[in-house]
Parts: sequence; structure tokens; C-alpha cells
Amino acid sequence: MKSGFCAIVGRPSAGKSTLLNAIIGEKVSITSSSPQTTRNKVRGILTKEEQGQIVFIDTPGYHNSEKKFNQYMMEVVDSTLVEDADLILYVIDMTRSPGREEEELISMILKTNLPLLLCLNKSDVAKSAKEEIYTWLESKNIQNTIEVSAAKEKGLDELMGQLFDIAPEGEYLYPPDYYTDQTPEFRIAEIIREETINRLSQELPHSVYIEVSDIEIDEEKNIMWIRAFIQVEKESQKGIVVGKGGKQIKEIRQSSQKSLGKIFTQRIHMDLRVKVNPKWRRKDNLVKDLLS
Ligand SMILES: Nc1nc2c(ncn2[C@@H]2O[C@H](COP(=O)(O)OP(=O)(O)OP(=O)(O)O)[C@@H](O)[C@H]2O)c(=O)[nH]1
Ligand SMILES: [Mg+2]
Repeated sequence: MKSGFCAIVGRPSAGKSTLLNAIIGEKVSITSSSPQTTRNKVRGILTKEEQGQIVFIDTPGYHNSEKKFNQYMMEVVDSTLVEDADLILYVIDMTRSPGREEEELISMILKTNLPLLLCLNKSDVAKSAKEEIYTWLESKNIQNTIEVSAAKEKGLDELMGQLFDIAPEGEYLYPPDYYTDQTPEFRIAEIIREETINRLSQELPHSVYIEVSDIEIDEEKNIMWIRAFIQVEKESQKGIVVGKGGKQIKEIRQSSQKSLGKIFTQRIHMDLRVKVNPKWRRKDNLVKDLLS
């Protein structure tokens, strides 16, 4: 039997989390069109009785910047590759030319000497950079490649076949019926963050984090009570998130409740508010906690 931890790495917005969700068949990792959506190591588990088990670790998009918060996220990528991974799935967006970040990432990957599968994603749209990417891969002597569309779920069986081929021999790492090891608190925070950032534009998504302050389950009535706060950096951002007459925060709450209702067996009742936490991205302890 095969098993192992598979690091999913690539530039921001390459489609890593979309791909993970498509492979697992559940929303384990949130997605959005704005870059740097994923902030943590997000695990999704795929068990195939005949082949074995692969535990995927989705990571933040690899992006070079001096900002502290970003540096922390790059440490998440680095430690996943160096400490956690048994094999690597490197996702490249076929519509973008390989740049400096791809160069840095590929040298980090090659240094690990781990089995590698390179996945060219977004085969459903204009593959403007395809030829350029293949030439670049040839220059790095990388042959193990596959083209997929995470969004259209194309090429995924073949991708899984290739991953099991390169995975090491081993026993199950998690019970076979698990598809993630995330805590309820983390999943709730991530779903609220997804519903929030998908309603915001430009830089605002980076300014948001979610604090889940209380979860209570009423077994008798089968209700989960959640109290959570959308934390932003400025008073002006608070207004944007709340929306005119509180319309937007109400929408965020209602759609979060709906999404969480698909994950948990209880009915969801949520108290959701917006709070300002100035310059939270520069607060070391908070950031470490959020990215752990
Ligand atoms: N057309 C097309 N769009 C895709 C595909 N896969 C992902 N996308 C889109 O690309 C955007 C980014 O997707 P994510 O899955 O959040 O990307 P990511 O690599 O996890 O991004 P970060 O977490 O920010 O690093 C979203 O708008 C997706 O809908 C695909 O196969 N085809
Ligand atoms: Mg992601």
C-alpha cells in the first residue's frame, strides 16, 4: 500500500486550493480570485482502498515580499516542504509565464530531492503561457507533468494515479473515513473568511481575519451557536464590511450559516460582528497564532 504527505505548492492563485477541494470532493480549503487566500497548512485526506492514502497539505501561495505577514506565510511553505512532505505536487497556472517566484520555488523543491509531480492547471482557459512553461520545465529537466483543470475537474483521476505511483510505501496515516483533520473552530473561521473576502475587492481581503470566540452545541435542539468577529485594520474597512444598513454583514452571516450547515450536522445560529484591530498583521503573537 502507498501513503504519504503531499505538499501542494505554487504561486498565489494557481488554483491549489480549488484542486485540493476537487480531489477530496469536499470544501476543505477556501478559495477566492484574490491572491494569498490560503494562510495555513490545510490538510485534506484521500483514501483509496486499493491504492492507499495521500494526505495533502495545501499551502499559501509562494510570493516574494518583504512584508512580515508574507514572510511568515513563506515560512509555512518552506517548513511544509522541508519538514512535512513525502512528495510534492507543484501547481502552475498555464496562463502565466514563469517568473522569479517560480525560479525560487523550483530551487526549493529540487533541493528536497522528494518525488515531484508538476501540475499545469487551468487547461480549460486560454493556455497562453503553455509553450513557455514547457521550455522552462525542460531547462530544469522536469519530465513528470500533467495538465488538469481543477475548476472543471478534468484530469484528476490521472493525476491521482501518478501521485500514487510516486508516493512511498506505507500504511494509513489517518483513519480511512477522515477527509480532514481541521478543528471545527478553524473550519468555521475559514468559511466566514471566504464569504467575507469574496465580497470585498482589492487589498481588503488581506486585512481580514476571523476570530471565533464561542461555539456551543445544544444537543436537544440540534443547534450550533457560534459567536464570531470579522477583524479588520481600520474603521473605514469596518464600514465597508458592514455595508449600507448592515446589509453586507447580514449576507455574510446568512451565507456562512448556509455553508456551515453543509459541513456540520446541527443547524447553525451565528452572531457575527465586525471589530477593528489596528495593524494586526504586525502583531507577532497574533500572526503566529493565526498561521500555526
Ligand atoms: N479557469 C480556471 N480557473 C481556476 C482553475 N482552478 C482555479 N481557478 C480559479 O483561480 C482562482 C484562485 O484559485 P485558488 O484555488 O484560490 O488558488 P490558490 O492557488 O489556492 O491561491 P492562494 O491560496 O492565494 O495561493 C479562483 O478564482 C479559482 O476559481 C481552473 O482549473 N480553471
Ligand atoms: Mg489557496
